[in-house]
Amino acid sequence: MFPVLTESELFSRLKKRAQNFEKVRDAVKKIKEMVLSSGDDGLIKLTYELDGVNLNMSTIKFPPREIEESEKFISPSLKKALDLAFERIFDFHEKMKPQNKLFFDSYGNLMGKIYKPIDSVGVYIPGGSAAYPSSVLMNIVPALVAGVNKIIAVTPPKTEPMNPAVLYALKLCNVKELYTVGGAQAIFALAYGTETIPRVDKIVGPGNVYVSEAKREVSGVVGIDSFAGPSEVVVIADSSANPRWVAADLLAQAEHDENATSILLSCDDSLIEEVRVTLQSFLATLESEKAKLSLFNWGGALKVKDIYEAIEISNRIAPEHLELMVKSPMTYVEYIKNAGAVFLGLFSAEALGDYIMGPSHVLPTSGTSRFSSGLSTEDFMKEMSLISATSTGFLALSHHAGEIAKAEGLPAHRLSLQIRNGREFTGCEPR
Ligand code: HSO
Ligand code: ZN
Repeated sequence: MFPVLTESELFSRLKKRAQNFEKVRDAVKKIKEMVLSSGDDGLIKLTYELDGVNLNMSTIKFPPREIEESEKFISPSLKKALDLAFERIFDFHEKMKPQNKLFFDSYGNLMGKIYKPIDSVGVYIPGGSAAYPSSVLMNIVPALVAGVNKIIAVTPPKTEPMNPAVLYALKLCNVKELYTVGGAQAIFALAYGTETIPRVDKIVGPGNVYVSEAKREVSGVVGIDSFAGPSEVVVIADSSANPRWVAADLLAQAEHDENATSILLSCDDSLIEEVRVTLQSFLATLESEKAKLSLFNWGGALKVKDIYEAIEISNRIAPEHLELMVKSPMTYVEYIKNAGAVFLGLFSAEALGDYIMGPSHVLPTSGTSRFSSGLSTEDFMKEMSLISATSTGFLALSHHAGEIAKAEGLPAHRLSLQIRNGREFTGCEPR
C-alpha cells in the first residue's frame, strides 16, 4: 500500500535508497582491467561470463541492414508516433541550441564564446525491457543537433531479435554502427577503444548500476552524462487535482523500476486518501510487481500545510520530475530551486514529456538536480573562448597584466607584454 509518511520517514527512505548503489565498485574495477588488458578478447570472455552469450568479432557488429529495414517490423501508427517524436525533439533542441556570443569592449577588443561539437559519442542502450526507443531519441537527437560527427551505439547481446522500434529510432537518428556488447565492459570499450570498438569522446545513455559505476570510473578520460539512478517523481497536488490522474502519474513512474520513487505532497487529506485507494485499484489491474514494490518501499504521501511548504520539501528532495497539479501553477515556478523537469498544470502528464513534447527525458536523478541539468545540446558541445585584442586595447591593458605577472613571479609573461611595447627583457627585472 502507498503509505502516508512523516517528513522524517520520507527523507530516511530517500537516504536509504541512495545507499543501495555503493556495492558494485570492485566488480567493475575487475571488468576494467580485463577490457584494458585484453581488448576484444576480454569483451568476448566477459560477455560469456556475465551475459551467457558466445560473442565473436564477426557478430559483435550488428548488421546495419537490420537497422535500415526495421520499419517493416513496427506498426504504421508506431512509426508515425516515433517520426513525430523525432521531429518535435529535434525542433526543441534546435530552438535551444546555444548561440555563439561575441562583443567588443570600449577599446575595440573582441571577446566571446563560440561552440563546437564534440567529435564522437557512444550511446549505451540498455538491454531487456528497458530498451526504450524514446530513450534512443532523447539521448541521440541533442547530439545530432549539436553536430556530432560520429555516433555509435552499444547494447547487451540478445538471444532473441532486437526490438525493432529501438532499431527504427536508431535509423531516424542515422546511426548505423551498433555493437552488441553491454554492461560495464561496453563502457570501458567505448572509453578506451578495442580492436573492434572505436573509442569515443563522450558516453551517454542509461544503464544498470554496473554501467553507472563504469561511467563514474571513466569520467575524466571521456565525457559522460549524468549518473542515471532510478526514476523519481514528486507530485504536488491541491484540491483542484483529479485524484485518479494523480494516481496514474505516480503509478507511471513506479512501473519503471522497483527502486523508482513516487511521492505525493498535498495539503488535502481527502485527495491523499482517494489517491491511495485509486492506486490500490490500479495496481490490482496493472499487475506490476515492480510498481507495487516501488510504491510500497520507496514512495509515499506527505501532508503539507500549503503549496509553499510542498515546494520547500520538493527543493530538498531535488527530484528528477516535479508535477504541479495545482491552480495557477505558473505562479510557483519562481520558488522551485531544484528539479530536472517541471510539469505545470493538470494536462502536463510526465508521460507526455517522456515521449513527445521535446525536452530530453534524460534528467538528473537521486537529488542531483541540486547541481546538474537534463541532457541537452550543450552537453555535446564545447565552449571555446575567443580573444582578439586591438593595439589600443593592448596599450590600455598590457601594463596591468604585466603588474600581475610581476606579482606572480613570471617574468616571461611580463616580457611577452613589454616586448610589444618596444621594451625588451633585461634579465634583471625585479620580481
Ligand atoms: N520516465 C523515464 C523516461 C522514460 N519513460 C522512458 C518512458 N520511457 C525517466 O525520465
Ligand atoms: Zn517514464
